[in-house]
Amino acid sequence: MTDVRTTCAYCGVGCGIRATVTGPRAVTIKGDAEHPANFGRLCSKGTHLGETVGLEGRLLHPMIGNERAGWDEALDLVADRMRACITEHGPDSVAFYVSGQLLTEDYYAANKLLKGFVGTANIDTNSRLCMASAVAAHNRAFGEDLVPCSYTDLEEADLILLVGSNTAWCHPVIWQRIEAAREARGTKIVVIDPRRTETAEQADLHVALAPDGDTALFNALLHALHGMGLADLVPWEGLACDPGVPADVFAQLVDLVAANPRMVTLFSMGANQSVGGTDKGNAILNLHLATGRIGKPGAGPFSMTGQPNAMGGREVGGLSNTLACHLGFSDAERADVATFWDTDLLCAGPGLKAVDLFRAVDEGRIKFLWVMATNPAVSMPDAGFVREALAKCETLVVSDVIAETDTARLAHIRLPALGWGEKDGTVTNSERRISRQRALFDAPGEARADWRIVAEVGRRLGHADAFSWEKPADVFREYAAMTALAPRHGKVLDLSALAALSDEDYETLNPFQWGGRHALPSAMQLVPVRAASIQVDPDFPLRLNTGRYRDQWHTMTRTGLSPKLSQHRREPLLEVHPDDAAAAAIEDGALARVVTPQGSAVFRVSVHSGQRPGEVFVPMHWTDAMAGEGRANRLVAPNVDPVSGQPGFKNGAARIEPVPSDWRAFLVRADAVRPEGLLYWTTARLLQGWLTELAGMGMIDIDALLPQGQRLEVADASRGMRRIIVLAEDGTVAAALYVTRSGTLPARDWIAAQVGLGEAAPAELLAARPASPAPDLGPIVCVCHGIGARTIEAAARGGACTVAAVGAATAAGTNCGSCRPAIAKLLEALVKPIEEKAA
Ligand SMILES: Nc1nc2c(c(=O)[nH]1)N[C@H]1C(S)=C(S)[C@@H](COP(=O)(O)OP(=O)(O)OC[C@H]3O[C@@H](n4cnc5c(=O)[nH]c(N)nc54)[C@H](O)[C@@H]3O)O[C@H]1N2
Ligand SMILES: Nc1nc2c(c(=O)[nH]1)N[C@H]1C(S)=C(S)[C@@H](COP(=O)(O)OP(=O)(O)OC[C@H]3O[C@@H](n4cnc5c(=O)[nH]c(N)nc54)[C@H](O)[C@@H]3O)O[C@H]1N2
Ligand code: SF4
Ligand SMILES: [Mo]
Repeated sequence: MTDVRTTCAYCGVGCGIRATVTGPRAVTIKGDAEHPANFGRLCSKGTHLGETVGLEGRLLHPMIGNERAGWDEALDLVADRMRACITEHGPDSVAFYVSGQLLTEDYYAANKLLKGFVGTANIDTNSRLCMASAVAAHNRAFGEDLVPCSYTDLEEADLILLVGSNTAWCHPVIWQRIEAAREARGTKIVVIDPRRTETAEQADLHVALAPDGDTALFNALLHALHGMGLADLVPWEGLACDPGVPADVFAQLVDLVAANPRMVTLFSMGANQSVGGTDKGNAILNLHLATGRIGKPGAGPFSMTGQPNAMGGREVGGLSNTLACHLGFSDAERADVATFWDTDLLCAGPGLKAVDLFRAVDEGRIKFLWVMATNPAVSMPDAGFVREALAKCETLVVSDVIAETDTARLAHIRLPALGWGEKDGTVTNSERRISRQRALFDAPGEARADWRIVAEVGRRLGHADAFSWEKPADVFREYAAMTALAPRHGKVLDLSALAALSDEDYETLNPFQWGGRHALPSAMQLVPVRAASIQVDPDFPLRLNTGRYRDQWHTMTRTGLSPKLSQHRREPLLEVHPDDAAAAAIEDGALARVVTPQGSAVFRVSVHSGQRPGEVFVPMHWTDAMAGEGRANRLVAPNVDPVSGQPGFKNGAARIEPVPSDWRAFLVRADAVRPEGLLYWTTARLLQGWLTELAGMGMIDIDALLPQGQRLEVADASRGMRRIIVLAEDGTVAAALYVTRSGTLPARDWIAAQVGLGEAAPAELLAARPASPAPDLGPIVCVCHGIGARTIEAAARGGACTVAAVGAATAAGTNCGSCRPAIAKLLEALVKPIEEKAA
């Protein structure tokens, strides 16, 4: 057993992990008590990383079409196709689309190859969909993409504004640090989000603003503070505006902000993913600059990064509108970079941003596209269009860890990459802290590190010297040395002290932060911004918002394999306010179609008073591999912010309509199915096998759903009920299908636990319950300990009326803590009626 210190695979908090390898592909995970990002804490996703390191679904060999190929053959082909494109159509016919899930070393290699040696800046990254507006706002205010805060500021602030951030779900360890600070010092928390999220439930004040109301709100706030003598600035036209929220809510916000100069504004996708995202960022920065709330303990505007290495990618220059190391495309900057890389092929100016890049693929201007560590067929706006563009591309190369992502299915050449637990290198988190990810396992199959794959192609294109690295430490040292160029052009980024790290120093590198606790430029400026208004289309009267679930990661290629994480939400839900549901004649639990000018998708409905009237929400995660028609990005328009090019994922035009079905069913089965021609299906991982929810018109095609084997069936024609069990040859349960036309379907959990097992008697399964039923746990709340809502409610009735007391009584919430906001919400729902009775 070896104990390895590494960093979590998922979000930009960048938690340190102590991993103990217990077998060939087995690992136990603990938070690293010494890592300054998390001091031992982990959320549900980090905690369950061990469930995602198996080899299920992995791409293990290079593939040309559907044929296995050798590495030399595949890499020769990649290089030949690239060279042919460059010669025949020029460097701009080649593009890379990369990812904040690459390591810094991978990112550096890809950026150097394309910008330095192919001679085009057509390399963009999924950070365009994520951080581009924050980057642009920083550049406008600071002249550099600098985040002037550290996590400790959250602990020293008296007031924290969370803008467009569902922190409790998406940056759960930051949320836990905020919660701990609140307990210790009474920090006030304001959540600014149109939805009442689990984060908003826990806030002192929830400002449920209209979609994209942020610039107006922050302008009005700054104007109010100016009126109180608290802000130093020359007001501009548009600053004095309607805050767009009820007067009493605005007054409370102004009071809190006026009273608490130690204030951090943490902002995330509700700010960035907007056609006015850069202005929102600057509206937030303006407030901090004009009130002097920046560069001091407990004060500053804090953009949270999404992916584990979104920040590292920004540093190396992976966006198409930066060159490298925070540098741009001026003659002086280009000259320095060309000298450092020793190239005369350096690109001339900025390249295409993601949305335009895929347009260029569609129009045939880009003929060679290499996608690394991202799944644009799912995650890009107007993903239907993106898929068609990818399918048309002359050469599509995909480097991934998974064989059959929605994007990889369209590739001509698939290259197997090392994944988390196998790769080795560095990542930078939201507070500019660089940590090592370290390998736990040997490379599976023929998988290789992303940087190595890129370097092999660089060599084949005739640049052996520029791509001669042998190990990640070589790449890192070169990158660190290159950052010495940044200060020459007035930038703060500078890692050049690390350019002389020995291999051993690199192996043992401890987490360190660049730029100091408050990275600040020498000059900062306010950027006057004005709120824009949106046009409402009468055919699409609702606003469509999209975002994340607590226990799923993006396109589910990894978290979708974890049975525990899959319990939190087994289906993608369309959240609708009760008034809108009533107006559209849609009921809770029924199916509904969301229609937009881009396309349509079908979801199960959750009628939810936490939605504002007129707005609906769907999760971004489900793909063609996991659902029939549940892909959010079929719906999202490719409208972008004019400065940053970031798409507005959170405020689209839509309408909803009911989807009547003749029958509903669920299927548990040892292997995954992808049924065709149904109104609706979604599938979720179980401990053994998969649980698929289904609905359709006409007759159900039983044979298409069930595997071979001995069938046992009960039916009740009056309600259109059918229950079919399929036994494998060894007598274990291979599948179970429950169908109804007008009744209800039985509870899933017990049935789902019987797949692959021999213990359950077929009679019990046909009755859909065990002969001696275990107590109903209710929906699982604590995924770590498998504790359901019923158990927690029972504990509360027994006197456990705080989250801590519930933990002591049931263990719920005592491992990773991600479910603590959900427990608090359950308690609140129980305690309120008791208090009301007493009053
Ligand atoms: N569980 C989980 N965690 C993750 C990820 C994941 O996939 N799953 N992904 C990681 C990544 S890459 C990212 S970028 C982060 C994202 O982290 P977050 O930004 O916290 O996540 P989202 O759910 O995309 O959006 C946040 C909130 O913005 C709100 N919002 C929508 N429109 C507006 C608006 O106009 N104004 C305001 N103020 N708010 C608005 C939405 O209602 C939503 O609740 O999460 C990271 N962490
Ligand atoms: N509607 C809507 N859409 C959104 C968003 C939203 O809020 N709403 N958010 C956007 C945001 S913020 C983001 S960041 C994107 C995320 O969108 P994507 O980047 O497309 O999502 P992932 O599922 O994380 O894709 C990562 C891919 O890389 C693979 N992979 C993992 N590790 C490695 C590795 O080391 N090497 C290689 N080569 N491959 C690897 C995984 O298997 C997976 O296929 O989605 C964006 N899309
Ligand atoms: S908060 Fe959770 S997902 Fe994010 S880095 Fe920490 S453990 Fe990983
Ligand atoms: Mo992101």
